[in-house]
Amino acid sequence: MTTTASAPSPTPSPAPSPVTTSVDVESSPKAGPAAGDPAAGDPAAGDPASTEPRHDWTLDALRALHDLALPELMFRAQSIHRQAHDPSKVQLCTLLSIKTGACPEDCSYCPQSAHHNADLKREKLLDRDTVLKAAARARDAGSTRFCMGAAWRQVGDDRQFEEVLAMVRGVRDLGMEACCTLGMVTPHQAERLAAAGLTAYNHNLDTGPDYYDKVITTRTYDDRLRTLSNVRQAGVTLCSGGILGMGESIDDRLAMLQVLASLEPHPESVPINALVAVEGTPLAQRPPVDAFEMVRMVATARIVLPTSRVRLSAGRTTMSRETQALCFLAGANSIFTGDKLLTTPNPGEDADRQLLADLGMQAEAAVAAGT
Ligand code: SAM
Ligand code: DTB
Ligand code: SF4
Repeated sequence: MTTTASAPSPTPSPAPSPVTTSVDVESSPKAGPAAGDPAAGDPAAGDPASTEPRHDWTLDALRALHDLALPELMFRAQSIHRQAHDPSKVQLCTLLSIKTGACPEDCSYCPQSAHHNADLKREKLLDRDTVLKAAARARDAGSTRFCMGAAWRQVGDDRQFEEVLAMVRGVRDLGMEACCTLGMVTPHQAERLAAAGLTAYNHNLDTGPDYYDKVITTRTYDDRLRTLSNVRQAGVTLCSGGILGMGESIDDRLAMLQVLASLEPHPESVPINALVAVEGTPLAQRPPVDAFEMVRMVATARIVLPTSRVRLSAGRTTMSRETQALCFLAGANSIFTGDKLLTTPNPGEDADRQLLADLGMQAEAAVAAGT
């Protein structure tokens, strides 16, 4: 079994050019916050270009960072990004909905909830062969991670879970990283997923703690944190992020980042989704997320979660190529590829290949076919 992209590669890159900024990270790399620095007044603040993970961000410090002049915010995000990652590389992940619709949860963004009326074809758990064929296709198109999503509230202890474990083993045998998003998991279920070779478990916080119950009422923020803890304890890496554009404030978004940054260690992957407003869901009429708000969120995530992969996730079909490029410049280094996310459209492999080529960027090392 071979995985070629299990961790961010800390490729040394040329140092940022010594332009003068309000905090000159070049000439005083170990200096504390200078006057005018957003981290000033935050007792835990240190070198603003440090990639040392911090778990004690205050909301005020996050807000000051987020609201910096965009060139300054981008400079800081890039300074951190190139220390911890190769800025020319993007991880390609492919999603598959292995069980679709009829979900008992009431997540107001989600077309798969049984509480809403989205035009969706329900599907029972797919068979293993279908899933593994899709994974092999994704691998051959350059994806290194295959993510299987199920419209479940939680994992059951039944034959279906055994089947998912077999799918995880099958994806690993293809030489790919395997990710699952199956709802809540118990410690024992997380251990079984780990034993099957699962690379990552996706479970999003979705938004900040104060806005959460405006979006979902059928499970709590603490339920989500418990699942994340169960997954971490089992030794599976964490993929956790959220959604922009559900009516939340900037502070709600930053509060979510604050909770993610409080986790020790930080989640290895942080998906930043822009809401896909689906007809038949309560959020169908939400306007699209402003491009600069997306870029600011990605840059802030890059700064506070320096070694995590920041994934530009749902919502790319309504983003221009230029907006996506700005997100890469802000530190996004992972995308979902393929024509479909779980149930909604995605730009597709050709468009992504062209985008990366035009930007002179590369997909992270593909897995060799046949391994
Ligand atoms: N049922 C499982 C759960 O909720 O944990 C796994 C699947 S669920 C579809 C995975 C994530 O997709 C959600 O937590 C949410 O962040 C994201 N998502 C769902 N619908 C979305 C939409 N319309 N726009 C953007 N993101 C969405
Ligand atoms: C994540 O944060 N985004 C992905 C993945 N994790 C599972 C899902 C996006 C779903 C978008 C709506 C859909 O296609 O159903
Ligand atoms: Fe169900 Fe997950 Fe959709 Fe919520 S986000 S309704 S839990 S599939």
